[in-house]
Amino acid sequence: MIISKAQFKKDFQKKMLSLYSQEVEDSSNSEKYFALGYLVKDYISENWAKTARKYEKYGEKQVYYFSIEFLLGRLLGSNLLNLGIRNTVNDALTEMGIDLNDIEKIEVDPGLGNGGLGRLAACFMDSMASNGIPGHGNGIRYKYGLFQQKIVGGYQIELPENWLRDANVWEVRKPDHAVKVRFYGDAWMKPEEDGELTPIHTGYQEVLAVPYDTPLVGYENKTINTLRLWSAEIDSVDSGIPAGGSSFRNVLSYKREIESISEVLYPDDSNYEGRLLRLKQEYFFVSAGVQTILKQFKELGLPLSEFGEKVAIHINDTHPAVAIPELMRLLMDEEGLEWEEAWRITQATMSYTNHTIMSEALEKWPIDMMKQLLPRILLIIQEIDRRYRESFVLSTDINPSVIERTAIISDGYVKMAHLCIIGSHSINGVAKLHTELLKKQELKEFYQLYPYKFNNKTNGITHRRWLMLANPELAALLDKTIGDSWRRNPQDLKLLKRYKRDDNVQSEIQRIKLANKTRLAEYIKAKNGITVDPNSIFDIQVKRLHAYKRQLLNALHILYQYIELVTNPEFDMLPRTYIFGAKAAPGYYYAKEIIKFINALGEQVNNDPRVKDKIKVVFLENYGVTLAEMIIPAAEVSEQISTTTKEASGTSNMKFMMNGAITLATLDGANVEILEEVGAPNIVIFGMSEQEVLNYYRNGGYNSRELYNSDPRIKAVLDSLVNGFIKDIATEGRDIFMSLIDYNDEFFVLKDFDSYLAAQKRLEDLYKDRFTWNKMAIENISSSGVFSADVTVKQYAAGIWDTRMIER
Ligand code: 26Q
Repeated sequence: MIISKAQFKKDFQKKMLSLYSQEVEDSSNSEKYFALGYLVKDYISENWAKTARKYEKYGEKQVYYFSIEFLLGRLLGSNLLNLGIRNTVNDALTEMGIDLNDIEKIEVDPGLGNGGLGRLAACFMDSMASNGIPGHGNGIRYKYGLFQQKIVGGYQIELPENWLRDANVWEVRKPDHAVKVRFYGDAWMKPEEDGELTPIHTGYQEVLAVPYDTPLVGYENKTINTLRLWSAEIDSVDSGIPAGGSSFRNVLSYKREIESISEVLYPDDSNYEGRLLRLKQEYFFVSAGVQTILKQFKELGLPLSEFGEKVAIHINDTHPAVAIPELMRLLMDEEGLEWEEAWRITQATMSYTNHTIMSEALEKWPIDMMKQLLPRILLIIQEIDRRYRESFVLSTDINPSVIERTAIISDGYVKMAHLCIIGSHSINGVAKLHTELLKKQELKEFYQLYPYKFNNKTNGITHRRWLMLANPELAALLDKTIGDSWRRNPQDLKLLKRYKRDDNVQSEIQRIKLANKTRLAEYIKAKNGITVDPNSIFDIQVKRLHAYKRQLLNALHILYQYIELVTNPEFDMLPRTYIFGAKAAPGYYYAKEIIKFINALGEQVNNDPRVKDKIKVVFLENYGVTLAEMIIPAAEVSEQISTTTKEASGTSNMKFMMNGAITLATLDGANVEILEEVGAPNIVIFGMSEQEVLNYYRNGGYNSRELYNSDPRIKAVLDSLVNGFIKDIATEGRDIFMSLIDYNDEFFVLKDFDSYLAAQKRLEDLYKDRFTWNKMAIENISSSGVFSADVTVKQYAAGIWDTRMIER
């Protein structure tokens, strides 16, 4: 949109008056934030309604991205940017003596996700809107987001994230669009006189699902899509009399039970947790979403047979898998379709993304639990399973054990990934390697049955948030050097390649990096009280804490350097600042021990005069989207060191690359494609190959104790964990030692240790030659355009959803 500074100032003053009955001059930063937020929401509103009308008018196919997490990050900055008024507003506010940055800091970062999967959903929302793809989000409006992390005495402490305490300016509550979701009761097929079977569901509890809509603003294209998040509320007291009657006390506890559905985000992003409440959450937002989509479709007046041509529902991991039986239920029980037709429509509508090959994360629900909570849905799943098995009766070339292994229901469980593959027309992995592993390992038998369903869609990140917003100085340098076409067409970042040897561009890149490092150093000083030198190498690993991500490998290398520094007079190294940020799932004991270890190591290294400030170790608490926006632009080394085959894709690797960091990586996930894009001289690769890892997992033969006994560096490092050399980690040091030696080092930390050390040394040598380093940084920035989520969502639109982009 176009607006003058003068008009904006007027609007802002007026908004302040109407909200707080006071002048801007007399307002606090918080009041300024709310006035500005509500004003920006007004600016958005007009095109929000228009976008919906435009989609309707052209009969566009709509995509609904179902995800149990959306990790949006703050919205004021990105909405101003995407509306195209950020500079105007910034200038106008400056003239009024107001710093936009100070106002933006008031916004609470809505943490409605754990990590990669939730952030991917948010990046996709931004990219769909920005590319005119009619794509909307469907999820849960958790009252409490992911816990806030505090570090106390080196340990992680979790505090509730009450992000809605003050108003959320971006959402609109739509009580008139509330729908009812049914839980519990009994379901069966009742035989009629004509021999037909009618589904019956009685004795259910009804929960009211109330939608809150948040606009998703496209980049300078007038498109506003919608993120719809559902909140659970008590319907009316008489529509589900609580057990024990409707006394005041019973009603209160009943209300609490209902509201608990959308109360809190599960903080575990790796281990599947078979809690009833989680299953409730899944069905709750899925049923509300599918009901609404069907209602809206019917308003078009088209025959139901065309549903799949007008609607695509995307299932983000298996958490929304019950969308498949729910659509079947609505088409049959409510709309009267036959099974075959309902099934054809359902498969045409649904598509599914897999995000993990770790078996402990695969969702499966006990049949009994499903029968209790979702009796009608279970009947449908049982029928899908029965027909699936039956479809093989005539095939002679299929082994019965294959049918049993791929069935949806077996061993007393409902396997959600199997439901998704059988019930949809597309399943994709999130990086080339990951998709190949799905095809040849984890889902091999499904791949043989349905090769045409499998495809890859490598993840991406929005370059608007992760470059334009997070690194405005780099963005400005790009504009100046190669023009601003990269903002709309991120692959135009390629144009920067010509400047990789350019003195001026090189020194500008280095200057901007130093400025970003200096800002981060100030933050570290303020938060952790640690002095770090902005001229040291900033080496960063930020992501969820998980054994397979191997923060431990990073920490053991630091410990190695520390031991060398204090014992070996010959040893020399460039000064380095190691920065970590990571939340551990509250119940993940081992991950928490690693946090403690890193903090204890930092405490000791940072204060040991013999280190002479060559090493600083910083653990930044409460890592999340907002912190990432400051940390990533300051990085020089991007640690992407997961055990090969374990990280499906990774996305922080892409964010770092786009900001000119050099990736230190295993050939895992999307690192493989980063290597392909940037070329071997511009990335540092180490570690086991896919084949080596798979061989060990299949045939065994790895013996970590042998490495401990044969490699004196490993011995020295591990011994120092348990001999008191590192203070204050008696328990943690022993447990970590045991995991690496007694339990044979599941993630090959020791196996890769030597190769990692060598890679770290190569990196240091490269850094000594600033010309080479800057050239590498420029190569990385200019090769990062394919990792824009714009590219990814266009591939989804063309290859899976069959949706068009509408003209701007
Ligand atoms: C499931 C059941 C019960 C409770 C929690 C969960 C649950 C919640 C979140 C399981 C998994 C997650 C999140 C997984 C995740 O973030 N995976 C990451 O997805 C990224 C985007 O595709 C990839 O880049 C990462 O490699 C992958 O680890």
